[in-house]
Amino acid sequence: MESTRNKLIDLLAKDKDTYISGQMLSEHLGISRSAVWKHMKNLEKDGYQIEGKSNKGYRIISFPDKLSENTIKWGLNTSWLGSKIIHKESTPSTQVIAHQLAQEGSPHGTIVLADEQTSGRGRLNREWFSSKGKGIWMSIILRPEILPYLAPQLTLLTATVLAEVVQKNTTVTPMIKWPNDILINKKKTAGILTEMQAEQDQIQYVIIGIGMNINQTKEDIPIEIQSKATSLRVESSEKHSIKQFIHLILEEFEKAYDSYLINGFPEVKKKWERYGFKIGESISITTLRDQFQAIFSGIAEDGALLVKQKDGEIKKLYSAEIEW
Ligand code: BT5
Repeated sequence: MESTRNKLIDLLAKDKDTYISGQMLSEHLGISRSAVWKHMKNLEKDGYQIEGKSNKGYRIISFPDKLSENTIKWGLNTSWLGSKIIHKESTPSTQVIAHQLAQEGSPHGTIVLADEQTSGRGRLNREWFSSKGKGIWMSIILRPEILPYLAPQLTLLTATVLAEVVQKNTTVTPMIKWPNDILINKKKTAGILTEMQAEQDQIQYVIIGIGMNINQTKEDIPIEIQSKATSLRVESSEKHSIKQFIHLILEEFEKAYDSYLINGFPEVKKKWERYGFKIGESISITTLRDQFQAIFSGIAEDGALLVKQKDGEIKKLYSAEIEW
């Protein structure tokens, strides 16, 4: 059940320029005016800046940078993405919560976020380090009306969204390493984990997990991945607002997704290839059957890697060990 505090914030957050009188708040919330006043004092303690004017009432001037359902909602400029937000200070994995919520019927566009994950996971159950308050650990529930075999396109779409957000809002240059890594200066700064529940010809839901290192210093990055992982802070020498980055990602994602449903994959492909790491270069490929060198030439409709072999033939690869 929504707490009185959250309802109070919701009321105040509806219109940031309008004052709401203590009387009106007390009537709406069914609490006394002195209880309203106590809530205001507590909000201020938590970093909310509240203005109270005796003849007008209260309004919120700014939210704390700390993540919560309310602080994320405030100023988020999307229409469906983030219509429902679940935030946890600490959780094993936002993917686990998102699966549960999706199975219980949570709507398209629900997001789950955590300050910290204690067993964040990558693909094939690999470990994903998610240190407290240093990055974005987020899962998005989607209910796309596309055929299940096209779901990998959503991973590629998400990668272009992350790359665009980094490109437009920082001084560093992102690259996408097929299929799901965002690199800065050849080191991984974000990863994507797409999981799906589907029947043969219909998707029930897709969960897009996004892990993005934002404010870690070099020392914050676990020793075992230091040679291949980085953060925006390490690469740009700047700290970034995690809340603002979440907003930027959600707003860019909504635009890209809506456009993808109307215009299809070609636009995503074009953007992806603009950021594609080693496109046009020779890469070393090991499959179950052989090992060979080929030119990385782009991505296919179904998310496969396209390589041009020595004889000029284009080959599609779905899973292979690649030495980049
Ligand atoms: C990924 O897997 O890159 C997908 C990561 C998805 C994480 C998000 S966070 C929110 C949601 N909840 C979850 O539990 N997961 C999702 P993969 O391509 O398999 O890469 C995993 C590998 O990246 C590991 O084996 C490490 O080598 C490396 N790695 C682990 N943590 C990292 C980090 N924080 N930054 C960069 N590299 C990391």
